[in-house]
Amino acid sequence: MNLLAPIERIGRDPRTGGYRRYVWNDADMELREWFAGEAAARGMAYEEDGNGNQVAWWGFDSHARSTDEGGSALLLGSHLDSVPDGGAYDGPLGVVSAFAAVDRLRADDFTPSRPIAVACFADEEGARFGVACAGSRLAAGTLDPARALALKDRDGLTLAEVLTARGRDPRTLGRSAWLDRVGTFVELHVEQGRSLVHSGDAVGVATAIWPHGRWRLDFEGRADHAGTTPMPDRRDPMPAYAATVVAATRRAYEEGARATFGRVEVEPGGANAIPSRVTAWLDARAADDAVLARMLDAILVDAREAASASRVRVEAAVESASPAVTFDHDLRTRLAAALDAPLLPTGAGHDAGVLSAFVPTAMLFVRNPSGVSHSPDEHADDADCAAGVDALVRTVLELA
Ligand code: HGY
Ligand code: MN
Ligand code: MN
Repeated sequence: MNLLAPIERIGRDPRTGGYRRYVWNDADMELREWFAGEAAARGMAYEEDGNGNQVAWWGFDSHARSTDEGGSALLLGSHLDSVPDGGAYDGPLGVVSAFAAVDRLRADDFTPSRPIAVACFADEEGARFGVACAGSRLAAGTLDPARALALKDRDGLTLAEVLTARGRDPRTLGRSAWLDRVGTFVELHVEQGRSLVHSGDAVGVATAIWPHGRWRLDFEGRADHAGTTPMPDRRDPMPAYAATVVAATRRAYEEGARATFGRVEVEPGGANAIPSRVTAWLDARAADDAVLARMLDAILVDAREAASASRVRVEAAVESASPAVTFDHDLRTRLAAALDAPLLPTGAGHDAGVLSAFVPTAMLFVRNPSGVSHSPDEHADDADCAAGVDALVRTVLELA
């Protein structure tokens, strides 16, 4: 908690109490400085890669570029950015717990048998540019740098423009050499559900991440007067959008899946004008890839039918897609045994999901009493946060 305190005010909206930490905004820049300062205070070698991911090394000089230690490091950490009005724990808990674990191990004069790194991945939530886990995807080479540079934020600024304004070189976006030095990744995260409340455990180990993604739906109609345009003469995109939300909700119930429209933009946005356009973002998730694909197909058919009934056009574009992830079987079994912790799946996405395609990866979850996340109400008790640090310490003892 002492480590979370210095960043408590950064990016917090005083009105809502939620965090607005979006990649490369002022809060994110302050958090970057904080992370670099924590690395320096511990004498850890620090680097920021071309994608804005930050890494602090214990037992490895990042500038030595030694090949001897290729693929041997144990990586810990998470992210510091947030969703709009996010909570204090989603992301930051994993970063501060990693530093706390390093402190504990060093205080005990522990010498790791392999390098330990603490990472803060850039833009995990994708709140500004729309693509979730952009930093880890770029580092791993699964997001095309040219596509990323052209992504626009709500003000129409491209990532390339934003990087340049922050003194970064857009040409350095892409695969990160430091990842080649990583052999295992363990991300600690606040639980975004109540499995641990039900099982009565402070800490759990992840088995899998549900496949999920974000789709942008553009409903294009014709602006007109709200009072003088008879209903049959309208080409109003709003009813088509509304029908799509209702249909998606029904499909998600039927499939035992999830469908959420958390962001919608209406143009021109006048109370007494029929909108010309409604743009909405569908976040959809399911227990397996086939169910997700089936549900999405059905929702898009519903959207087209609703659009045609309102005589408007609809176009759908995928903004980010993450297939199902199953975490490394041996690693998760070993950690669950070492920590005497239960195994549980999650419907939330993580950088650990991206890295799991390249290195054995595991996740530790810390109990969240209400299960609420992506909200200022997100919480973890101090004692459980301490148990999380204990678990990370034991993880390092087990693996390094
Ligand atoms: O959206 C997610 O699943 C995650 O919390 N980034
Ligand atoms: Mn999140
Ligand atoms: Mn997170």
